[in-house]
Amino acid sequence: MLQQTNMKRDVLLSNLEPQLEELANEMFQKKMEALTDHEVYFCLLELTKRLMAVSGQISGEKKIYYISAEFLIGKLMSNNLINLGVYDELASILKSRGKDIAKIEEIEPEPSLGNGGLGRLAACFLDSIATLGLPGEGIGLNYHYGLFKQVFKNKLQTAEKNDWIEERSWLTKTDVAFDVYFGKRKVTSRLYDIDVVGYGNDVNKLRLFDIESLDESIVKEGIDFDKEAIEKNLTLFLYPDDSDEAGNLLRIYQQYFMVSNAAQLILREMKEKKYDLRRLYDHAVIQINDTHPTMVIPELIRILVNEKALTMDEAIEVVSKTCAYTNHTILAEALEKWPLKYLEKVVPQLVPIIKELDKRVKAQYSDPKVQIIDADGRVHMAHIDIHYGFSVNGVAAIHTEILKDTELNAFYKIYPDKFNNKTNGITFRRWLLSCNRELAGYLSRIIGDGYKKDANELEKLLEYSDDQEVLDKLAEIKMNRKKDLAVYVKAAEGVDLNPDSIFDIQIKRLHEYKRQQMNALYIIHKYLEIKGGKKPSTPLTFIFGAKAAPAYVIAQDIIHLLLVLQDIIASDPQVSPYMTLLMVENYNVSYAEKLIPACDISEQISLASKEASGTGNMKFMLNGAVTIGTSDGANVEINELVGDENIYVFGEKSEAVIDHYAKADYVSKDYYKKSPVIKEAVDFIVGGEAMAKGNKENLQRLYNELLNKDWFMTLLDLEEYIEAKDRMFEDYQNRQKWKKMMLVNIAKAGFFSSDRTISEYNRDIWKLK
Ligand code: B1N
Repeated sequence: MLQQTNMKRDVLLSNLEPQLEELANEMFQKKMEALTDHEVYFCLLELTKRLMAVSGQISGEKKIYYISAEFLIGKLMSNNLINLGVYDELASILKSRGKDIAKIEEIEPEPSLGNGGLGRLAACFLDSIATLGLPGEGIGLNYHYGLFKQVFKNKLQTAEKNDWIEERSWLTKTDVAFDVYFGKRKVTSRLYDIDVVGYGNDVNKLRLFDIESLDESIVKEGIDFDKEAIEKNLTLFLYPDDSDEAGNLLRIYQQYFMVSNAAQLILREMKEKKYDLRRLYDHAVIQINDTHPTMVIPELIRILVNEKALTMDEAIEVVSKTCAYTNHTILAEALEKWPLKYLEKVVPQLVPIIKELDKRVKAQYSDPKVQIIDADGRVHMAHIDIHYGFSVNGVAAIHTEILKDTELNAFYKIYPDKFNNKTNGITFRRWLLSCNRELAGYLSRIIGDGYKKDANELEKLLEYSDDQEVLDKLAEIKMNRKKDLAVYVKAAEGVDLNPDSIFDIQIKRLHEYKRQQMNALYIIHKYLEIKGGKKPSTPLTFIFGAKAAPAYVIAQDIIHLLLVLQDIIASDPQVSPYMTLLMVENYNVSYAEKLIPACDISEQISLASKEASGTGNMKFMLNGAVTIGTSDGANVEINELVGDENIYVFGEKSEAVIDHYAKADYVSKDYYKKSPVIKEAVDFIVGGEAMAKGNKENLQRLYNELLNKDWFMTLLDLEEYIEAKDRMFEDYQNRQKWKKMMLVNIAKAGFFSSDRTISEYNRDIWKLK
């Protein structure tokens, strides 16, 4: 069988050109030359799917099921072609027919099946699981419109649907369909698969469930729809608005739909393979990606007891040995606590199980902090995972320590052995080989191809830290990416970027803890300095990309401020030659792939203790950007790897920040009063220039927030931030020093390969062969 597969594969691989010609004829009755770019894309899609279909499906005695509400997979074509090893050949075949593969890549729609880092991490993990040849599947939902598409109108964010599923796509409809019950109400699911090919041709699957009765026509203006029509709306959007009760209920409906399907899929496979359900954990390990899939625990217990005749004790034991939980945040508002009455409404069948799980906890531990159902009748989802799973991991060293010492300390005392750290990683296939082919190729030339399989081999680059040719070449490649970006941005946004300026980039979800507003205050400060006659030695380009949750008011205000500042700077002839601000529209994975290789300065400026890990920080480093950052998340580990000389660290440490919260002694107004620099920058937000170009309501609200609340302590670190950033811009003038910093950052990035992360998950948690 395997041999047959290999033969088919070899035949396909050695006949790419006639295959493509045949597809062009079969699908469009045309010669390849005559195809439109969109038709070429469809042919490539079909060819890639065929190639994956004849590549080796990974199998084994035990499988990892990575359940996640988000898989931010990005465009798939070039990555799949790279992993299959046929990208270059196809590019040249296309070229011979007058087609440009780069243009064809632009045609592919980007699925937006995730919010940000958590979803992108899941996608990187799938790539690494397949690359390491581990049997594994992602299980999630097939959102038709995913996360909204961001459109700016009148300097404000508006939301539109992202209609990414075309008549041909990566999705393959299967004949798998399950009944899912919300109490007595039955709906039917349908499974769609996407092949995930690793670097080296092994194939796993991403399994996305859809609801059969979905009705796309209920979406009216923007992303508005009837939140209560569950049969019609369940897989329309990635949990849209959770600011009201209907939104919260929809989120619970989605979560249960996801895990009910996951449980049925897993148990069906156990049955097919005639495995003993009492030894489920020998054949399946379930990684619960944040608390969104937590209900899989009571759901599996319910099925094992009600339908498979296990006792409650047996079922609890089997499930607890199968499930492992990853925590991605300590932000209180992100830790899910569902009112029991919501669960009673959506999934009454789970309530007795959850109560039983809670009862057992209460019988053993009196500490209210570790109970599942609290005194207000809210179900703490993470507590289910910790008591009834065998592993709890954080996503960066400092994050795991904070979980153990503070947030989850009561649990750590009970279960010290369950806690472990798995520092996040990124797939180098997408974040180097695909998005920066020139850099990847150059690295191969000097240190060989080995780093593609063993990322630690990037360290070989250190031998060249005094080699002028290598240093110059790295700088030249950076300049090439900056020029590419400038061309793209001109077409996409109509904005001119100067590639000779310093590209300083902050791209990530908009959240006060990430402190885009602190960056904005720096930019105001610089603007005023330049107006005062103090010009920077090299022009500066500040780029932002960020979507804000539609119901997050202050985040909308921060986007507004950035767009107002962009306009103020661009229309000021005194300042615009020295400085540009660009807020890109609809920042997404594809945009990241263009921005990251072009970046000089990577902004990682969260309030210490708040960013669990960050993964953009790793992508920037790998592409030769230098980080300015706080001692937060994976920045701490970047700092350890590159040394203090190759990173700009500033700001209060996490211990001090945690202490401020404990004592409630941070008063933003004190910082404002004390520092004329801070006062001047903050006042600018409601000054004449800003008010003339922006909305009073948004700007005044943001100003009040910064002055009277500032929960994420923007002003705490502002002065140190200004100092560090000015020093960085000064150091950029010393080109030799800067190029060496670039080299060290690239050389030390190997640790952040998701292949390393996944090997650790497998070694410590999954234990697959
Ligand atoms: O997960 C990433 C980390 O690198 C980031 O630091 C972290 O902020 C991110 C509720 C989340 N944590 N929590 C979420 C996403 C959606 C949602 O509805 C929480 N995302 C993160 C990967 O570990």
